[in-house]
Amino acid sequence: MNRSVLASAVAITALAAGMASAQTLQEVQERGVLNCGVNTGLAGFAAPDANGEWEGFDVALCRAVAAAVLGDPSAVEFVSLTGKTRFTALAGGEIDMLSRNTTWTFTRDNDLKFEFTGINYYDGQGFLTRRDLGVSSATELDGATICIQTGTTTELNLADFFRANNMNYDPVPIETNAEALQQYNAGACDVYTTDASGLAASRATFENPNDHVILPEIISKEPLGPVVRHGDNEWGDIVRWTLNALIAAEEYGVTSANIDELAQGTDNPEVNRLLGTEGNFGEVLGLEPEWAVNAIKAEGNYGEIFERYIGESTPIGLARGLNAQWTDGGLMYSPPFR
Ligand SMILES: N[C@@H](CCC(=O)N[C@@H](CS)C(=O)NCC(=O)O)C(=O)O
Repeated sequence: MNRSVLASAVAITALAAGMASAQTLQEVQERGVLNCGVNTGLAGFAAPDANGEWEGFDVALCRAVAAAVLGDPSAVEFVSLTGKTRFTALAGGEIDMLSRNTTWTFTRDNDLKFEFTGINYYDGQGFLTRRDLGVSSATELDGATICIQTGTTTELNLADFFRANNMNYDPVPIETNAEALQQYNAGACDVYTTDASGLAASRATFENPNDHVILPEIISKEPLGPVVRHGDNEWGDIVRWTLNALIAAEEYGVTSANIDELAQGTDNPEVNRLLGTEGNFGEVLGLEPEWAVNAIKAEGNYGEIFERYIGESTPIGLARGLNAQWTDGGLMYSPPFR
């Protein structure tokens, strides 16, 4: 399906969902479950664990929103979606929010009529290839066979990069990360290209990760974040401020270990407003006073979630880099709880 056909399919479904979409909070509360769209399986970001329970960096955000809205981080129905199906599922009301390595772009925001409620991971597109091919730069990939996920920004950036560098490539279109890895490992493509975080996550699952290299070039900006439908600002605000609460909690030193104590009241008014002992921020959002306490208790603050699922001590081994707090030279920056 080309982009304009996809855009009109999404627009028609969005119209059909119509006014009903302005009631997401009420629907979630009545249902007692948050329908959260995630990917079909990407280690560290969203994948079922040994017991079939979904876990990961993107899953943790679904759980935080469920905890903020319903007081229960386990009240989530995870809907696994491919690069293509994620937007129709959101527009059609099958999910209440999307938390799936999704890049904030002009087209998705304005043409597909979605609302990005923040950025939970600053990423960029990279290239993975077998070390024995002896390639050390993406500018040496002329004529390469490249596995590429359809319905993604990856597809479009790749075309731009090769055109700008006057090179050709042979695309091998695939629908899911699992399919990409199968094709790549079977030698059907020389190169796999996607978000650099996705490459690190995929390489960590290989038998011999060191037989594969991630090339130095990052060819795009991929600001990844949670997405909701246009037109339901109250719901968008809840998702936006839940993410902000996790980010602010890290900045203020609110952790899973000390939150019960800090939620009794502290000397810091901003922490008190965040945790609901001063002000009425929960009420303003249509939630309980302890909405943010519940969100943070679900899986910890932003930094705890990052370290647990994708950080340097995990097999995925991602450095905080741009995703460090602004106070540590990164871009993670919550607007004030004031
Ligand atoms: N950020 C890009 C790419 C997102 C994407 O689909 N990434 C793949 C490769 S890391 C993924 O998450 N796959 C998981 C799956 O197949 O379900 C976008 O929004 O278009």
